[in-house]
Amino acid sequence: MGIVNVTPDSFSDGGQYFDEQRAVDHGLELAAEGAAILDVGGESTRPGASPVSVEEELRRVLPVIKGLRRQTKALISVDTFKAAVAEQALGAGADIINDVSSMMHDPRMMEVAAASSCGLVLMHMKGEPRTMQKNPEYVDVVAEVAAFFEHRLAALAEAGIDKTRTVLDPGLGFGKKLDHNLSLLRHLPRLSVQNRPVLVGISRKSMIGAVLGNRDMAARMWPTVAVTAYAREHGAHIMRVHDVKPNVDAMRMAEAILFGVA
Ligand code: 8Y7
Repeated sequence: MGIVNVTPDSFSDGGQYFDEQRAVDHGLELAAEGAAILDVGGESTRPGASPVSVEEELRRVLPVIKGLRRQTKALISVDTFKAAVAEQALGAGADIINDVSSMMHDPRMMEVAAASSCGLVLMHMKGEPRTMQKNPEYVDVVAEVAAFFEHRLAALAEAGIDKTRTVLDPGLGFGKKLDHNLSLLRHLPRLSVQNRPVLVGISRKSMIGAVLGNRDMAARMWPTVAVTAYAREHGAHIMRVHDVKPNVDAMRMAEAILFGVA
């Protein structure tokens, strides 16, 4: 899963069209590098990021989803926790809703999902993006995240949404300290509850800086690739990354060791 951020570029003066075109071109490049899914997001969910209105988020993501849909067969996911954005994104050709709140932030999100046959990423987050990194605590983080997945799958079943539409994501960095993130990675197979595929999002995240000593963002690419190989070996199926090519190579090598080459 390649990350396509659609946020205004403060260094460009080309206006809205330029930002859109840049995002579409970037997505096409990631698809050419081997991304099976393009994750299009118009609102940052990083700790402390400022909120964006539904109208502004739609203005950012819809043209990019439409542009990508015209030009690639890659699956398109929309990174949003707003039902109205998810609904319109599906109408514009998106295949998957990647909602970091696991469809709990917007009460209408379950209806939107139930009315569609789209794929769904269920990500674990403790607390809210604004405050989630303020001293998160768990007794047993792996058991708690696994129990959360069980609860969400039950809630979806209740709403008539089949579990085969879902993938599960521990939400690294979303209300987790370093040792929580590491425990979740150490026990990936336990997170595959009801045998659902697991998605890992660690690309360039601060936990890498926390282990290796804070270095710049570019220095977080190869450590991300190392985790991708590890996570693939331990059963994760989807990696959400900025740098597609080296991460696809790592997945293919791990898969060659695990399963042989065709
Ligand atoms: C994740 C994510 C982000 C993740 C899923 C960042 C939108 C923060 N992280 N979605 N989104 N999983 N499913 O650093 O780990 O990319 S935003």
